[in-house]
Amino acid sequence: MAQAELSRRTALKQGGAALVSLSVLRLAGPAHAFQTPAAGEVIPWLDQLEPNPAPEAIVRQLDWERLDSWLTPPDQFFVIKHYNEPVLSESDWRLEIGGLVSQPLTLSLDDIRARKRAEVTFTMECSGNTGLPFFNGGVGNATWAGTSLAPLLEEAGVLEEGIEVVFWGADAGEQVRGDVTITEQFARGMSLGDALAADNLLAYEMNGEPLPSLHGFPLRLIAPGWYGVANVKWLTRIEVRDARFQGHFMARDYVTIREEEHDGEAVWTFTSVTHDRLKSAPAKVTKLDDRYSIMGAAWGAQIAGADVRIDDGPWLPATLTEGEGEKFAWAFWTVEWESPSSGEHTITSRATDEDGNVQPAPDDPFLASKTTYWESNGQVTRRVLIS
Ligand SMILES: Nc1nc2c(c(=O)[nH]1)N[C@H]1C(S)=C(S)[C@@H](COP(=O)(O)O)O[C@H]1N2
Ligand SMILES: [Mo]
Repeated sequence: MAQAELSRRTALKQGGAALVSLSVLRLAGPAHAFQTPAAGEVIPWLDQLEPNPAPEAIVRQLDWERLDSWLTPPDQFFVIKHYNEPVLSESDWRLEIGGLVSQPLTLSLDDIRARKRAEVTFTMECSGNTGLPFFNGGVGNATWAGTSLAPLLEEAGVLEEGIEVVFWGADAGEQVRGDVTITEQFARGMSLGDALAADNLLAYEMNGEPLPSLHGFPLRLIAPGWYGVANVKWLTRIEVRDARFQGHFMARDYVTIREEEHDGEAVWTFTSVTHDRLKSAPAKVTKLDDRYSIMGAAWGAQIAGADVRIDDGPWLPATLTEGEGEKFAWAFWTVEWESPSSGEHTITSRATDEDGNVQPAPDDPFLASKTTYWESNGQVTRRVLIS
């Protein structure tokens, strides 16, 4: 930190007007606004992703080797799109809030923008991220702005029987159910209690710009602390119901299947993907002059620290450089790599949260009992060649 402070001051003295105003912005911002100390030449990972078999679904992934900003620019933010990309015009678009409410609402984007503004910086991860050999960049961090969901639900007046809130997108695709083929909208449900959580937003901005089309223009749900799938894009309808919602992305896809043991007998559990899990990944190895460093990110809970292991060596404590103390956003970390020997090395990271939980190893019994790739929050190992 002292080093960063020093170089920033030097930059302030030396810089022209543009640099000064940038630095002033940084000074005025929260502590996470420091420049990431990952300058230097990037040593590419030896392990690269397998070809993406579903480019229409995984449209974009974060490129870890290019990671250099704590807030992910929208054009580098991963995109998951299970159906079509609906092109919605702001003038025709409306949000309906209905179902078991005493006062159904129909709102234009202007109506929503006129409400009290709220913001949250939230690192969103697809629950499939790192569960598949072609997918490791399904995570990104943005400041989302919009209006709080809870006051709107209160205004609509949820009736006594209401226990579930369903969020519908404008996109739809074919699903087969036995003999029937239907065109099903993308939708996810949450218990009323979960939906009323104070941090949930109906978001119309991402990093200070209107939500880009691929990220759900004009409005999406932002449910901080939940896996990506809960954050419904292209939102058109919110409906309160009297039963749990069992749509495709609740009950068929994004379902974790696990073998548990009860009194010596195997019991299979099926759980819909919900809250984030503690996770981290090495982002890149850089070389500046003769000094090597490793930087990465940790997310999925309030981060207290991260450690890095090189080959089979001891866990080395990393320094958090940005995002410390954030409730929903990732923390960036770095470790100096003192005089690596030439040859191939493995680099593994693990995150620790504020409650002392540690990110599990991939062979942790709880993770190993899972037969599906969702919620794979095991430690990530990358390979690098030092020449
Ligand atoms: N309407 C709609 N919302 C959606 C999806 C979708 O396909 N349609 N994909 C979900 C999934 S699985 C993820 S991981 C996140 C990805 O959000 P992003 O594309 O803005 O990164 O959006 C979620 N919301
Ligand atoms: Mo996802």
